[in-house]
Amino acid sequence: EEKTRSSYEQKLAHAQHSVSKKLLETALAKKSNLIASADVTTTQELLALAEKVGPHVIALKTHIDIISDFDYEKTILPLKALAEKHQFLLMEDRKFADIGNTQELQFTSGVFKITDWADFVTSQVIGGFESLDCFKNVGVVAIVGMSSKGALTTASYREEALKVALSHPNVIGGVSQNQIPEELLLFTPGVNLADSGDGKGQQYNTPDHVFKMLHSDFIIVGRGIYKSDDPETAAITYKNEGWNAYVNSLQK
Ligand code: 5FU
Repeated sequence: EEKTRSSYEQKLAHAQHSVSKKLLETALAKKSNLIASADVTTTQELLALAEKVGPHVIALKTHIDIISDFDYEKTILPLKALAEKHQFLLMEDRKFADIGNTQELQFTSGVFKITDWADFVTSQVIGGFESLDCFKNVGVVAIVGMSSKGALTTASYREEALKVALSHPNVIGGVSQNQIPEELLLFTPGVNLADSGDGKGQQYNTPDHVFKMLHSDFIIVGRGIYKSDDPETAAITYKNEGWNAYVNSLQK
């Protein structure tokens, strides 16, 4: 028998990074382990979604480079205000994958200035340990394994990726479809209650599966929420399903 998973309280007691603490505290306060992925392409849709799902999520995940009318003042300032109002964090899913110097420029410069507003970011670890040094003011979620069919994140790749993730002080967790060591928070995308795939390689699991089998900490839901006719109700459904699945996964 595998051992029971740690609770959020236990993880909070051992958390080192301020962003890990904030995520775990928010999860406990909201009784939510849900991160909504806002894969919409206009500022108006992004802000409307953030307003609706904000109270129910611990973080909103963005792909800020898909916003066609991006404007720092009109996009980021109101988004930050909504994050403050509804108490959620901002996760930019940039999946950095370059040498340290280039990642530093991508993180701090250009129009998006991710360093100025994101609480945490995703990064590949393919560039090695030092490529993550530039993310010192945020938390890093290392891409350990991807959810898409045929992803090249094999068991041996994941093992090496985990060595980098576990040893780097900026890293708070990993994205994976497999269980990872308890010291890291596990963020799992590819969660949907209605579909098993999207016809473009994405593979979906249920909240029950990921909490029980992978000991996930947080679920990331995109189309299950933002494509729904009623995103707020969908967010509440995923929040409750996720929380119940987490509670059930504590009892072995
Ligand atoms: F790292 C990963 C991964 O392995 N799979 C993913 O699906 C990230 N994602 C992101 O989660 C992806 O870029 C989308 O933003 C989101 C999943 O969206 P969906 O609509 O729930 O499939």
